[in-house]
Order: sequence, then C-alpha cells, then structure tokens
Amino acid sequence: MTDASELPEDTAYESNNLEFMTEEPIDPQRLVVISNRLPVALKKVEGRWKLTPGSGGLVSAMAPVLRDRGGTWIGWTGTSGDVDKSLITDFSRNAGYDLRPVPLEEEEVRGFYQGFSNEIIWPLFHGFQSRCNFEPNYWHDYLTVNRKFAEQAQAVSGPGDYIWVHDYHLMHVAWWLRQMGCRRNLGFFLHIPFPPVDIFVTLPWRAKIIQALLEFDLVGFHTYRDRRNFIQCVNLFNPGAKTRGRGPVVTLTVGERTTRVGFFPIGIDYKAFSDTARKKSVVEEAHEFQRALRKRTIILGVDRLDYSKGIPERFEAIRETLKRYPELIGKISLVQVVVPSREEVGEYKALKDEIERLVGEINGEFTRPGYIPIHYQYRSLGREELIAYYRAASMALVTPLRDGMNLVAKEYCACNPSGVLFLSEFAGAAAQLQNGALLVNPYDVVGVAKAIHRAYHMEKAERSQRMRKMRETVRKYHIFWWVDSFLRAGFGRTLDDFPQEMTGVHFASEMGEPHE
Ligand code: ADQ
Repeated sequence: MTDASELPEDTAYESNNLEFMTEEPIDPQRLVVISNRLPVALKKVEGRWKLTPGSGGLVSAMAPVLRDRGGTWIGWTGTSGDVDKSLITDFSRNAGYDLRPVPLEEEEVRGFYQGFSNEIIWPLFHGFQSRCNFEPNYWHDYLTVNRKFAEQAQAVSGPGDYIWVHDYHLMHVAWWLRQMGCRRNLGFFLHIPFPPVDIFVTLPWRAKIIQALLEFDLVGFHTYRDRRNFIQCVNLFNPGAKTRGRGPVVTLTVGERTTRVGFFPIGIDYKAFSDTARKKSVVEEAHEFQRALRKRTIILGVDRLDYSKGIPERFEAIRETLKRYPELIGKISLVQVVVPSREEVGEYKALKDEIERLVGEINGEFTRPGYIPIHYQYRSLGREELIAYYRAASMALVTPLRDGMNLVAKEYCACNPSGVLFLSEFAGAAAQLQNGALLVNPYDVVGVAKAIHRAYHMEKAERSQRMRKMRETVRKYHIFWWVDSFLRAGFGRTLDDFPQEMTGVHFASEMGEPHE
C-alpha cells in the first residue's frame, strides 16, 4: 500500500481552502475554455498561413455556449513559431468569442505533447502500460507547458469567470493557477478513461497528478467506473479522504479541501446528425455506396489511427467470421475508414503498417471475383460523406480495446434507424447503449464472429427495437445536455442543486456499485 507519507516533498502545497459550498451561487460572467488545441488549426500553405475551423464534438458543443455567454477559448494552434495573429483576430470577431493562442516551442511540443501526453498518459490511462515511455524529461515539459496555459488563463479571466479545462494534456493547470493565487471556480473534464489503481500507481508522477487534479473544484469523467477509479486512487494517497453524496456528483474531502467529482457521459448533436442523415443528397450518396458494394451487407468501422481502437483485432474477427461461416463469404464486407492521426509518433506508423499488412493478408485469403472482404481507406471524410457511410452500413463494428466514450457509436445510432451496433464492453458508451447494442469483448475474436453471424440473421423487428432504444438515449443525453449538466454541477451551491438523473447509464456494465 502507498500512503500519504510517500508524497514527494515538492508536491506539498498551500490549500487555498476554496469553500465554495458556503459561498453564494456563482453566476459566471464569462466562460473560459482551455483545451490543448484551439477550435481552429493554423497551417502554412505555400508560404502563407491558413486557418481551418475545427469540427469535433467539443467545438460544436462549446462554440454556441461561448458565443451566447461571451467567453474565451485558450489553446495551442498546432504549430510552433510565430503565426499570423490577424487570422485569429478575424476569426474571433466573426465567432463572437475570443481565441487566445498559447505559443509552444518545437522542443515543448516534443516533450509535452508527443512525449508526456501521448507516450505516457494516453497509453497508461487506456491500460497499455507496456507502450509507455516513462522518459523523466517529459515531466518537466509537461509542467512548463501547463504553466503557460495557466498564465494565459490568469491573464485573460476575471474573478467571476468559470474556467473549464479539458483533457489529459492539462491536468496540472489548476495547480499552477492556485500557486499564482487564483481563486476562480475551476472545472476539469477528462475525455479518456481514468485507469484502475494498480495501473495508475505505475506512473512515476502519480501523487503529483492526483494532487493537481484535486485543485480543481469539479473533476468530471465519462463514466461511473472512471470516477470510481479516480476516487480509489485519491484514497490510496490520502487515507483520510472522505466521499459524500450519491448519484452522478459526489464531494471528496481531503484535509481542508473539498472537490466535486462527477460523471457526465458526453453526447453528440443528435439533431444535426439525424437531420443530415435524412437530407436528399446524403440519402443518394448512401445508395451510391450500397450500389458500389453490390448491395452486400456493409459492416462499418470508423476510427482515428490509434492502437486503443482495436483495428487489427477487428480484422482478425472478420477473418474468423469468414472462416467459421463460409456462407458469409461474398455476403458481408467490412468498410474500414481510418483517420490519419499522430503520424509523427513511431508507434502509430507501426500500427498503420500492421493494419495494411492485415488487410492484404485477409483480402488475399477471401477475395473472389467481384468480391472484396475489407475495403480500407486511410483518410479523413467530410461530414456529409461520413454520415452517408453511417446510413449505408447495416452494421457498425465499434470495438475499441478501451475508450473514454466513443462518439462514432452514438453518431451511427443517430444516423441509422435500422442498423445493428456491435459495441466493445470497454467503450464508455457501453454503459449507456447496452440496452440495444450487441456488446462484445474485442479481444475475443470468436465471440465477435458469433455476434456478426447472429446479427446477419437477426429479424428486422429486433434490429429496429434495439436501435430505437439506443436512439432514444442518444437523443436525450445530447451534447448540450452534457455541457449543461457539467456547468450546473460546477456552479451548484449544494449537492441538492446537482442533476440527480442517472444519465442514461446502466450500472451492470460499469462493473461496480452505483453509489460510492
Ligand atoms: P477520439 O479518440 O477522437 O476522442 P471518438 O469519440 O470516437 O474518439 O471521436 C472521433 C470523432 O472523429 C467522431 O466525432 C467522428 O465522427 C470523427 N471521425 C472519425 N473518423 C472520421 C473520418 N474518417 N473522417 C472524419 N471524421 C471522422 C476522445 C476520446 C473518446 C471520447 C471523445 C469525446 O478518446 O473516448 O468519446 O474524446 O470525449
């Protein structure tokens, strides 16, 4: 067992004793969002800077909130060195909120982003310890860059503002802000899983990370399981810690300091996805795909290039399906779209090679005249094209080895009223969608093959009924619900102010008790 005496001396800090439970409710003047990347990317094309607006879930959720309430988004532009600031000023003027870029040197990008964030925290928090490169120098860059973000936040925010920090790149921002004497209300949301204690304790900087997270006033996770893991880690390093409350938000008291800890499963803009899926042009494009694949049953996989997404294991499951059920050769095709990601990291390049080798091998084994079992594309799709794929596919294989939530599963449900969703037990989304999805263990290729066979023969009525339940959940717990419930928990005065609705979560899949 590890106890608090193990804490390195330099992690000791003065508690600011932020007893907001006894303060008046905060009506924030403005929202300050901090994420690693700004909601725009800057790139030099033929010697000139070009700005491209981001389109991810976080951008579509936060942009309207910032525009309506007034606010600021702090983040890195994705490039090092000097950038053309006028592009950012113009964007801010049109968007209705401020963008504040945090400039990073090339060395910092290497140590903070590629190193600490993506070679340590990403693999460790997804349970891939053996992929971690615990390079001691990365920690220094992580702290330095987190401090830069904190300085920017301190400079641009006022006393009544709410500062909402996103994700694993920035777990130390509140710690720095408190060091600077900042007493603002600070929230943090982790978009990836929080690992179980026995994995987390292998992190050389474990106690510092826990202490840093406790400097936020609210810490949010996607699932009950992530929150439970976090609380267990806090207890390990702080044996006197006390948890109070029930439901999605509880309080955790360590010494003088109280932090709210909650789970808020992120959603999607359901209406935007389902409306687009019904657009004439999208419906036509979906038919075009189906015709191109000669009306075979399309099984869709859509993922960023990442080892956590279980792409090679999925291919092995397809191989197993075609071996075990040869009558399906010529009847089902996997369409796998992989979005280029983190190609500068060696592990990702190796994964791409592995994926391409497997596609060649499986297609070599099962291709017949006029039939290819795996259609592989390595590119990013436009929004409407992606939605047309969702619509065209009778089934979606969403089989990450571990995933914080997984938005592809939810997007597929919003776009395809009669589709079958195979969903990994290890995706955060399983807690909400197990009422309709066929849950699978992505490591069990025989189990996945049996599920595909079962789905192929599933009655239409059962498919629709399963999908109806999932669509209802995705529709209800949409992205704006997510923003709203996090902010309500952030501003609430007492535990009674928190939303007590159970977030569409079914606890059986959370592998634990529903209450602390
Ligand atoms: P990601 O790991 O990026 O997010 P995910 O939740 O699946 O994973 O989101 C991927 C997004 O990229 C989806 O919105 C999808 O539409 C888009 N996308 C995927 N393939 C695409 C393609 N080929 N072309 C264009 N767009 C594509 C992290 C965590 C997740 C968590 C989210 C949000 O790892 O677990 O769900 O943050 O919190």
